[in-house]
Amino acid sequence: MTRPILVPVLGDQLSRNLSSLEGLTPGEAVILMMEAWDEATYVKHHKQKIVLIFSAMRHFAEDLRAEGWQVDYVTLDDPANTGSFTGEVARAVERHAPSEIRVTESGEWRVQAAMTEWEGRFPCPVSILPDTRFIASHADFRAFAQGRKHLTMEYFYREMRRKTGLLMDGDKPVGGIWNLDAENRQPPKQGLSAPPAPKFPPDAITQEVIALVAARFASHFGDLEPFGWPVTRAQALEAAEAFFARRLDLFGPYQDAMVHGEDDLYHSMLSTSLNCGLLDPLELCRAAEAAYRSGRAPLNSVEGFIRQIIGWREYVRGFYWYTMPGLAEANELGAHRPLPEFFWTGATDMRCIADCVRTTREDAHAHHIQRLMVLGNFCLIAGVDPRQVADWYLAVYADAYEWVELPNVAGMILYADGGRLATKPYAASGNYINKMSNYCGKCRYKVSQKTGADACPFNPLYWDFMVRNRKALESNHRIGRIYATWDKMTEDKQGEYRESAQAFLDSLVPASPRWAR
Ligand code: FAD
Ligand code: DLZ
Ligand code: SF4
Repeated sequence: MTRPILVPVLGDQLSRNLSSLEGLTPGEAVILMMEAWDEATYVKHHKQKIVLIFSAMRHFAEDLRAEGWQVDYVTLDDPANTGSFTGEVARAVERHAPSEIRVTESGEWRVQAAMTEWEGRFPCPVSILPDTRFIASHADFRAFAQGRKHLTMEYFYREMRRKTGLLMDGDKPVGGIWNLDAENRQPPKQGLSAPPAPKFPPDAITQEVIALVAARFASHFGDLEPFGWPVTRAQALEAAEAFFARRLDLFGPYQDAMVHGEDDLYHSMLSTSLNCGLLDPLELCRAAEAAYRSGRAPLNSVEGFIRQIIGWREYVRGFYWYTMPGLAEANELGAHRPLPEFFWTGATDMRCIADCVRTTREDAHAHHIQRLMVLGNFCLIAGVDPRQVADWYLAVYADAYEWVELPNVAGMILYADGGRLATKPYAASGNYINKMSNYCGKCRYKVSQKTGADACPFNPLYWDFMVRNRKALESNHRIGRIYATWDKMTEDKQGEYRESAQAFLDSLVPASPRWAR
């Protein structure tokens, strides 16, 4: 080989259709893959997340080698490993004297900032290519966002429907309605249980990574085993097939339902594979559409699933790049409470939170409504510091990368961006959780009790939040009218709410520094 093109492929770029690989042949490139200490520890990622990424990277490298590519793979325990992407690219430049470094842009601001310094640092040209695995380019999102005060997802989503042609009849949405969310809010019926997503027993490669993670990341949060996430494209495709065959039909109706101990329900459980590159968003949406067109799944479920992917997923990615770096610092509501320790231990009498933390610890996963309306809602109404909340979500979920985690945390749950993403804070009392789950019946707290030591903490916290943030929220037409209800309460009642909330907040134990980044 004359001087090769060096192609660094990151842990969330495990796709054969990656822009940096396009048009290259095995004879002209060296693919560089790096297990980097800095990446595994800049927040203390869940043990299963590290296993997932290292194992998927190692499998991807094997597949590429089998196709004839030269892969220079740096393992974590290589004594010369510098621990950072830049350090490893520097060493690879010395080894291979490349004619060019060609890389697909990073998903995260932090890494992209490092990449943009490579040009001046290395003695060869550096090309940073757009990540074409997303449907909307950065320019597409800018064009959508410019001139809008609120970046309402719904309008962006319609543009994505038109752009992809998904669920379109000519220029009209199939069925005449763009968004069938109103049909997708069913509470769980008694005994609701779904066919579980497939789990994949660790092969020799994964077992080796499990041993590595046990040895090197013992202090990180989360159960290491049993580990069952897909780590190859073949496994990810099998998981997708299982979802389309057994759970897509009821995905819509039970999207917002929560059942104690039922961790997957009708969710796809595909985000880990999508986000590290094993699955392609469009291929999943086309398969879902085919299920609808052939009568295997109803429109409300299929539209709901497609909206999550070409709507929310694309939207938050565009939003992230449009609002960074400010989004990482945003704290519109001035929330400064430390994250409580029970986010790490699950040791709380709040049965809803304990169950959500349990599934997070066991699986590095919780489904959307658990993340949004239990854990997120709690952080919002208790006034937890957005930086601490963001670090937690980024660390504990196997599908978490800052581009997707941060807009959900700062924008969707905490309103820290001042309402650019969500038009109102998703604040809710215990009523909502009771309606959409079976958590409350066996909880030590009483959901029907509004104040006092036995009251569901979400009840007084809800009002305390509304009152604390009255100045910021009263003029919001979607939520402002709630203050009329507050104003009609007697002063005694108002005092009881505030005192109950304060007593609960005073009882919270801040998270131990051992979890901090
Ligand atoms: P399904 O319910 O089956 O949904 C299908 C797909 O839609 C998901 O795989 C995902 O790719 C996409 N999707 C759905 N909702 C969203 C959303 N709000 N934003 C982006 N994509 C979405 N998702 C992540 O992938 N990574 C994260 O770090 C992440 N952090 C979150 C933090 C908070 C506070 C909240 C409220 C949501 C977060 N989500 C995140 C979105 C959502 O909770 C997960 O995508 C979902 O739970 C993954 O499970 P699933 O694949 O079974 O999803
Ligand atoms: C999340 C993660 C972890 C834990 N480890 C690695 C790694 O060792 N090597 C790697 O290439 N990528 C890793 N990743 C994913 C990166 O953090 C991700 O590519 C960037 O955050 C950009 O989205
Ligand atoms: Fe959660 Fe309140 Fe219900 Fe208990 S009563 S499970 S704390 S919502």
